[in-house]
Parts: sequence; C-alpha cells; structure tokens
Amino acid sequence: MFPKSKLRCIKCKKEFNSDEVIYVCRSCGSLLEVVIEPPKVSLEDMADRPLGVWRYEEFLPVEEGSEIVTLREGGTPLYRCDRLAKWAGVKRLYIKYEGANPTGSFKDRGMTLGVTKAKSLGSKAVACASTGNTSASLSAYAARAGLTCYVLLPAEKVAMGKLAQALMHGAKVISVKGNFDDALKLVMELSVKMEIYLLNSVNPWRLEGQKTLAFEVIDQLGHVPEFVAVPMGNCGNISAIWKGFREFKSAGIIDRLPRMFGVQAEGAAPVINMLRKNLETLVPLSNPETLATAIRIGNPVNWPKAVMAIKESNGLYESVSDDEIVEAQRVIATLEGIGVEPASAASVAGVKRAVSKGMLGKKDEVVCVCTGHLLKDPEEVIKVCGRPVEIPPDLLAVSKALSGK
Ligand code: AN7
Repeated sequence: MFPKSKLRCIKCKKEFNSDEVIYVCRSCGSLLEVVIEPPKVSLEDMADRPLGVWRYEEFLPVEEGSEIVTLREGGTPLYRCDRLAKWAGVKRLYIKYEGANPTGSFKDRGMTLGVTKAKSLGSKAVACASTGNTSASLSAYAARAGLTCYVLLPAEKVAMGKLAQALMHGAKVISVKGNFDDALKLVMELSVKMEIYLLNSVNPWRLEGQKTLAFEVIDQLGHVPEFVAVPMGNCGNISAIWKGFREFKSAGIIDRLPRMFGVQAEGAAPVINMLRKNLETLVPLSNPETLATAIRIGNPVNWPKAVMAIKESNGLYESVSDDEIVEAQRVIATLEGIGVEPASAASVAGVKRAVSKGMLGKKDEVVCVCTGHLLKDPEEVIKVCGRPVEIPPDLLAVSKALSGK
C-alpha cells in the first residue's frame, strides 16, 4: 500500500496537492518537500520482498494503481571495508555502492519514482539539466516508460560514459555553452513554458526514491550508523537520505539518527563555505571547477535542505581537493576492489580529511555513499593512471615489461 501524500513548502509551510505540477512554492518560491503519514510497518513486514527501492512501498508516495516504471534499482551492496578504514583512520568504514544501480548511479532510485510520477500525471515528455548521471538515468527511465526525453548538458564537461548513455537511450541531447547552473536555469524555464515534466532534484518526488538508500543501510547494517558521508553537488541526495532516516524514526523502526557528513570538492564548495562562515544564505560560485565533474556545481538548488540535514543531525562538513579525491578513488579501487567515479570518492576523501582534523577517529563508524561507477569517466582514469606500456608481440619483451626493466 502506497501512502497518501501532499507537498509542503519548507519555508512558509504552505501545502499543495500531490497532483499539482509545481517545483517550488507558489507563494514564496522556496523548495517543496513531500509529506507522508508515517506508516505502521516494521522491517520484518517488508523482509520477504527483494532489497531495492520498491521494498519500502509503504513509504513511497505514488498513486494507487500507478504503472511503476522500474529497472530494478536500489538493492546495492553495502561493503565492509577494513583496509580502507585503516587507511582513513576510523574504526569501521562501509561503502554503500551506488555504482551497482541499473545505469550506474544513485540517480536511478529517484528516477523510478520521478518517471512513475510523470506517467501518472499524464506527461508526454520529461527533461533535465545534468552534469551527466541525471541525464543517463532519466534517458533510460524515459525509454522504459515510452516518454520523450530532453537533456541539457554543460558543453565539454560531461564524462564520456554518461554522455554515451544519454545518446544511446534516445534522449534529445543538447550541449549548452555554459556550466551546469546555466543549463539548470534554462531547463527550469523551458519546463514551465513547454509543459515538459522537470526531473532535476528540485522536483521533490525524485528525492522520495533516493531516500530509500537510508532504509537499505538500516536493513543491511542491522543498526543505525554513527556517520553517513555523502558527496554534495546539487545537494538533493544528502537531503533525501536524511529524510529517509527521519521517516524510519517517525515510523518507530529506528530510535536514533545518524550524523550526516556533507563533502564537496574544494573548487565547487559553496555550501561548505557558507557553513564555515556561518552565513544565512548561499553565495553562488560563478566558476566552479573540479575534476569530479559530477559535482562541478556552483549554485546548488537544494542547499537549504542540505544545510538543514547537516545542522539537524549535528553533522559534519568538509571540502576536499582534487588530489585527495583521486587518491581516495585509487585507494578504494586498489585496496577494496570497488570502482567509483571521482565525485563518489569525495565521501571517502572527506572521512580521511576529517580524521586529519580530529573530527573523526579510531572510535568512529562511517558509511560512505559512493554515488557512481568507475566506468562513468574512463577519460579521467587514463589521465590519472596513464596508458599501459606498449610492447612488440614477443616473450622477451613481455618479461622485460613485467619485471619493469
Ligand atoms: C556521481 O547528474 O547533479 O548532491 O546532474 O553524479 O544530489 O546533486 C549529479 C550529481 C554525487 C551529487 N555523485 O549529488 C547530475 C548531478 C555523483 C553525481 C552527485 C552527483 P547531489
């Protein structure tokens, strides 16, 4: 049974019906969130269902009788990583590996909900701006649903794997000469003007799918982790995960909450800057820069929700350099066998950085959310690892090369 829901402005608290196509409060322009009644359900009640987004249907606000658009998202592994814990300097470290989703990122959790919603609202076309993964995911789910899909990408800054996905799944892909923030502004205007359903994370229904990551962590770990580290770009994911934990607590499934740890790349860290300076509002960056192109975002729309998540949870925040990101990416890959894209490694790099500052240490347990697959950005890998040595096809040359002579 799906729960009944409504939309509520996070600022002025004005409420709207769940079948209204709006992305921000009609009264004050702030972000909206979906509100559901906490269901009366236990983990045992849901235990026979496969691990994944739809296992938690009592928490997922879609219309009864909706045609669910799914590629079997979620149900991703939670790996205990002892070598990585030692490297970072914490007691326990787990990786929630979102690269194992159907299109290789956490975005699929949101798109199964978002595209199901688009269908039940009767939309014929969906759209997004994207640093890559959102477009890859939306293109696939739109194809699955038989909807037209438009994606606006920042020119030349989208990793090859992600672009390949959007193109092959048949989206109309447009390259905007500007950055992600420019593309998002355009697509928001476009969606209103042309009545195309917008599926960036400003759309609160998407976050309803993404909150299931929190549910899975509780199911897999068997207890509430102390810290959950999340890379932040547009700040939807950390907000969604925090909402998930809060809803499990309201439903009486857990009795305490984790502390959220938001991590941004140094060159694209407007939220971290704001928190450090204790500012009331975000100062957007006009030229965000980082090798982690997924989180190369200067004006994150969901910043108020992310700031709430970090503050309410008595959480942590840090920025990490590109060098730290690449180092973490390599260590995750070589010590644990887990392949993640640069943005994903920011969560792990953030833990190491926090340890060096004494914010985390030998007593702490952290779940790091690794948001996307290594193969999303093969060009970055070649850039940081170099190409393999080339040899003529003979045995002597092979043995020489293998012994490094
Ligand atoms: C791998 O695809 O914004 O803080 O347009 O692809 O919820 O934005 C991607 C974001 C982290 C940040 N890790 O999540 C997009 C886009 C990866 C990502 C983030 C993204 P949010």
